[in-house]
Amino acid sequence: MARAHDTDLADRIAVADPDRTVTYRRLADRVGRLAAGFADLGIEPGARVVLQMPNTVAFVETVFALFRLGALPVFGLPAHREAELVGIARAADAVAIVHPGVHQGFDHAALAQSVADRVDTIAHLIPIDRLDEIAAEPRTHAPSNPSDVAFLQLSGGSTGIPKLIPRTHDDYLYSVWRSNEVCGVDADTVYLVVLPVAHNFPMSSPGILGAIYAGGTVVLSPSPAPSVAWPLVERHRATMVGMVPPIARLWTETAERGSAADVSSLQTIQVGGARCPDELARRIGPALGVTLQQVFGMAEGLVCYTRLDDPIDVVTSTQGRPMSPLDQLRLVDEDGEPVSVGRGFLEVQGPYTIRGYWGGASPDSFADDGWYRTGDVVEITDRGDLIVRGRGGDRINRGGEKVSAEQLEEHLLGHDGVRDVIVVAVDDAYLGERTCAYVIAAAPDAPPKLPELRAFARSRGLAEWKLPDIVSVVDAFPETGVGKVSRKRLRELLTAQTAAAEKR
Ligand code: OOB
Repeated sequence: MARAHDTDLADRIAVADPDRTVTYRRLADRVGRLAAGFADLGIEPGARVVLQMPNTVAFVETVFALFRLGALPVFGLPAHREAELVGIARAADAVAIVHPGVHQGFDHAALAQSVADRVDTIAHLIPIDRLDEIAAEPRTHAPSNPSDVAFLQLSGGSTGIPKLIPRTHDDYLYSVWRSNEVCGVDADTVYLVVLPVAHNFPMSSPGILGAIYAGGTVVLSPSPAPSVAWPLVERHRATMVGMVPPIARLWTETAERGSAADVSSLQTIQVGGARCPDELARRIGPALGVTLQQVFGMAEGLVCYTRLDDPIDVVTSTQGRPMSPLDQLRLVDEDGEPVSVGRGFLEVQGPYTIRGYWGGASPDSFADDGWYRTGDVVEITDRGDLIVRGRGGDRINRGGEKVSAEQLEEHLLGHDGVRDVIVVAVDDAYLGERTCAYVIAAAPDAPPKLPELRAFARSRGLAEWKLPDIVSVVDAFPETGVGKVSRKRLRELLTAQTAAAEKR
């Protein structure tokens, strides 16, 4: 943002959505006015503000305004519902929620109110359409220290308790700067956002921050559907976009069928968040006339990229290598012991990978020496590229959206018809994985059915993507073979059995 006053940059487009286009000059002005407005409300440096905002220019303005003030955005998603938002707001001791009012037929104002009713620290509910009203005369705010926490990102999580990821200004900017180098982002880059913008991927890999850091342009699409996003590509001559595999499949198939929209300005399509099948990876470049870049990253830090000049088989069959020479990787077995073969659970430390969650949550996620345990099973090729082979059975990766098995189990156990439940991932051709709940019924002659359990989980305040896709009623769970029944072990057994059954 320091560059926003450069004379040559001031009149260039910084951010656009279908309804608004703002130059760097206008963005800088809005950021100053909003920062002052937030301060006038009583939001202080260091205070946490939960954002539940769709892909609009207002998101970018709000995030930079909070940075300017030294307050910490907490990156909620529009799809979050009461259970998630209450958990996030409590864990962050948040003082405010910025929400979109009624958006896509859902009343976020009412949702924010019910969160505020349950979380004492919340003092302000700010609908997006009131941002204009709170804006005030810009003034100087004390600058943050580079090593201060800049914001809280959400962990994909394997437990029911939300884990907040504290990222600092310096660690995050380093990752953005390196990402720009690796991804060739410069002032000519027009970065299109089709994923929910608050996700770490479109935020910083290199994402909106990379594009703005380089003096390029950010275009926000309200939807990843080709019918919505492609006209924006055409209108703004977008050069780069990041997406999850199911969207990449949709775009590829649409292009293969032949489409009227002109997406020839696109140079790079990044695919990440979940494993991109090799078969799909081979089709993306030819179908859309782009260079594919695979991205294996995590909000906790480490991001790996295939390089733009990598051989095509590396691009289509690996998830790339770390962006920084300072990233250190090691592979361990289930007991945390180093493995000699090139495949194991990935642990990492480096300049932009956290060494603890906000408030010290979940110490198990870190080894004794502070390395982050990713939980991902990866293989490292002789060239040093990573191939993601899967992960422990505690988390479902539903097309890039992460579902905590434990969290869903806890909610489903609240249903009268459920005596016990274990949630596992099952393979899915479109999403990569879907969510299956193995249920032992309280009354075997009247087992709960899928629609009922989905409605129940929804009523408990869970986001739509976390509801079970499949319910399978069983008489008993398999024996774990170890005296004490471990849900984690049972999950692994069921995951393995389900995978074996699918192969048959
Ligand atoms: C990104 O971040 P998160 O925090 O939502 O999820 C991280 C997890 C990883 O631990 C891994 O399990 C999975 O998502 N993942 C992939 C993957 N990229 C992420 N699994 C297989 N192949 C890939 N390419 O998802 C994220 C953050 C920054 C950039 C890109 C993705």
